[in-house]
Amino acid sequence: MKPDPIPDPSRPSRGRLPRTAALTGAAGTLAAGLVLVLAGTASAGTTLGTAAAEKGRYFGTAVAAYKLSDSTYSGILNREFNMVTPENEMKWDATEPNQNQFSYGSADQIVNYAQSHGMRVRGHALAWHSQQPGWAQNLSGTALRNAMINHITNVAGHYKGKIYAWDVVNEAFADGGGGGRRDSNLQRTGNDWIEVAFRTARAADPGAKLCYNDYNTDDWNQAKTQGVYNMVKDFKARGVPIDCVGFQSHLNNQSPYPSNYRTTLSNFAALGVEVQITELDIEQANTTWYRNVTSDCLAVAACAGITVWGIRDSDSWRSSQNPLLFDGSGNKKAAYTAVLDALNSGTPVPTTAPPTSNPPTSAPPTSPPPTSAPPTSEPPTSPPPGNAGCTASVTLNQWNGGFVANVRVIAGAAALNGWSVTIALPSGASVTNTWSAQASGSSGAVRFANVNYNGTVGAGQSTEFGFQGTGTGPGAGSVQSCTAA
Ligand code: 9MR
Repeated sequence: MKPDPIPDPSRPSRGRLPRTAALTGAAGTLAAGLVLVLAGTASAGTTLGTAAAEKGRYFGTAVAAYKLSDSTYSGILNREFNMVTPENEMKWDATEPNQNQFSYGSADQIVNYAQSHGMRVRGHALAWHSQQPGWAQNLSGTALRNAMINHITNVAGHYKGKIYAWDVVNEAFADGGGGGRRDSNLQRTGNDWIEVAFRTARAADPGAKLCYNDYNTDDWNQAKTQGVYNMVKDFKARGVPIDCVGFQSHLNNQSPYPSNYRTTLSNFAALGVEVQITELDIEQANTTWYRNVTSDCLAVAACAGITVWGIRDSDSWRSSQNPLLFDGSGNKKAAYTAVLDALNSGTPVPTTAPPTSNPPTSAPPTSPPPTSAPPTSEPPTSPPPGNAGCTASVTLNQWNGGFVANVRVIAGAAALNGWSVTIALPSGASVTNTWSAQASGSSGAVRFANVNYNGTVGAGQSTEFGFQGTGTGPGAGSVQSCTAA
């Protein structure tokens, strides 16, 4: 169902933050400043994907499987983008048309395409009131709750290790002034349905970042924005595994670019989640708004990337608004240049304490939830960025008896065509699960080598892998080497 843009004449005046939000935003900015180590920037990127990657970000698009055979479409996709979101192929009606009978053909097509072209995948969407198969629409109560859990377990499990981030729950908040939940069959199974969805997704794919995704949450002063913010804050406080918040950002005259957009992104980031712009399109491709959205993302260290909701205007769900970066013939529009310029003049993401790592909520389902231990990070190993070879840094989420470690591999002055990282685990620690890398050994000095889709890393760019284990995870000084193959 298409979200209706909500004109809100009662919108409060802008420019004044609630006191607590202003303080947490300031604290987040300060913390980010303390760990700022800028990546070396070699040159201006000439495509959206390379320009974003030079700033430690991705640039993505929604993709329709049936269009991949269109050479104009795939030509632009291959040239410009390094993240894809299946536009409809991973939704509940597509992946489970009959209860407990799963259908992954079109979604697999997109995932395979992405992997063979060096692109990552945002999964969209596991639990949503819209685009449910008929059988689910007719369920309620415990039967629906169990069906949702089974759906998430199967779909996230099918794509385990292949998804950068899942939109676990989509559009669960109501429009208008209340800031509360949207009524839906899922909501009527109980207010805890969202956190159950997140815990289920974490258990099914511990390596995927787990996002809440919504629209009309761009304006900090909107009640809906505040409602989502309060939910994320509560989830972080209670250890519900949430890693990221997606801002769809379908902007038009009824839902305009808000001057406090950067404030919104910063305030969410200060809660300890990654922020992502997930479905960007702008009525008539307003160049100022496109430039502002891009600059705002790059100004916030935890803004991991931008996804536009389609490639050409003719691919858009709102094609009459011409809201995308390429015209119907595939030509670059003025908005394309505005975005590219904003990417090239934006701020690189810090290379320590990377905002694209899983925040500390990654406990496996059978272990106690993570406590208050914050992720610890360490400086990259030598050689420092700028030299040939690579560096690596670890972000650790430790809880009593187990850990999840995310490792960022950063190429030096030359591109990598294969890499390996050796990490010394403390005595008694053991690796139980690895994603986006191949591990040799499970205790002591463990060597992690690239897998087929992430061995190639451009100069100054980075990739990530992760592993889960029992015991005490690797801390400061644990990276013994990062080696270019
Ligand atoms: O772009 C999608 C369009 O092809 C579908 O018909 C529509 C059906 O609900 O969903 C569109 O994508 C939506 C996305 O999944 C969630 N946010 C709003 C998007 C635009 O409606």
